[in-house]
Amino acid sequence: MRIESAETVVTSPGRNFVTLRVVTADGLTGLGDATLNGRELAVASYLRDHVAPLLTGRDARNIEDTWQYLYRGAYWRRGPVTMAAIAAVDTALWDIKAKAAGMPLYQLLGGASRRGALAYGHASGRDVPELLDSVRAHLADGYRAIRVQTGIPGLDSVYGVAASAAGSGERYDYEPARRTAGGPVLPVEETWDTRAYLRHVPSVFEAVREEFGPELPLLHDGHHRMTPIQAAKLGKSLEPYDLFWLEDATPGEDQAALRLIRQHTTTPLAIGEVFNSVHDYTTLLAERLIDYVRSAVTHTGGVTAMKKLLDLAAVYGVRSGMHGPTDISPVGMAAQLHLDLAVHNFGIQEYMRHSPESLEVFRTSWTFDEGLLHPSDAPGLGVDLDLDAAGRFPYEPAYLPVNRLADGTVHDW
Ligand code: CS2
Ligand code: MG
Repeated sequence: MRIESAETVVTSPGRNFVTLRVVTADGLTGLGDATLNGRELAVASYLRDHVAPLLTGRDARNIEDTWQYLYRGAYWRRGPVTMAAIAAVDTALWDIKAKAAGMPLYQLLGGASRRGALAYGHASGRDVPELLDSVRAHLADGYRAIRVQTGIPGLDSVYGVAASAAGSGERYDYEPARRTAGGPVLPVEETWDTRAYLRHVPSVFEAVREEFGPELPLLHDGHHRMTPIQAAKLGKSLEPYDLFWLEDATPGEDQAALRLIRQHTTTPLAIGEVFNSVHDYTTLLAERLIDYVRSAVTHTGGVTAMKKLLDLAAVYGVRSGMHGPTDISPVGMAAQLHLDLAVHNFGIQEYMRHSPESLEVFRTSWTFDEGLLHPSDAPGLGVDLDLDAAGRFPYEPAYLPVNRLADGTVHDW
């Protein structure tokens, strides 16, 4: 099964996506997501200029060998750009292999371990009333688990709060990558105050629990902004509200910092959406410092690497919580849904709905019903790329915001 071509498609239906499209000599097509929000063209070039020429002529069936060839053969290892490029190749080859077998990818990963994957959506509000409306809207949309983010008194704009009013009927959520109108494209800058945040968040969860009761699984994203002791303080203050998880409580590259948080709180911890290798998790897993693995297939080397990571996590009782914002393309999302269905140590799947324009470009077949996602039984990933539609949305530079403290010091966004 000879690879005939490997084309990189950059398209921007409301937000930027990078997709690898691999075609074999016998006419099978495989897709892989290579989207790295705010640095998309770096991955597109890595694929187009350095990887695609190596793929032509290779046997598409040799997925593990191709993964090792691209990982070890590059000499320079790991990092978000390299691992997103390898992920795209790996995912496309799994798409092809499943299509050749005439079955959905999850069947090649061990078959279904559950009816569907519990999804969570992003409720947000600039204030608590708007947040409560957003939780209601997401429950009405069929979600059975909800992430809760709000504005912070005294701060103009905060990560995770949708620009539009809650309940506006908007079918998709907060889009962090923004384009400054006119002139050179620069990241939007936001101001942050951790102590104001720590004072405010417990009252938000008090209000949500008061309104929706103790059962509803609630999640919260700290988005890398706290020191370990601040994260310990927040985890402890949220214990009465029984969160499903507190995510990215502190920058995760300091794996040992999670020891301190773990000593102070029983609030479950999730981390890893900015990780790109199993090596980023070894201390966290071996010492059981986290409860959920947050990586996305797109950023961690693909289906092959994610399956190995989740199998290692299972040894330590850690479950999956794969990253699923709109900057994971429908191709990357579909690959995750097949893993969600198959692995035993599934936890939850993040599911921000893609925009209507995105779904014009990417024809998906997954279903979302009674709070559960299912990848469908279409052969392969179950996603098609409409090249004509993709061509209607040319790339536009967009950057994730930059965060600063009140004195101007750059902080984690
Ligand atoms: C967030 C992401 O979904 C999440 O948990 O952390 O929305 C993150 O901000 C984006 O993926 C950044 O591109
Ligand atoms: Mg996050």
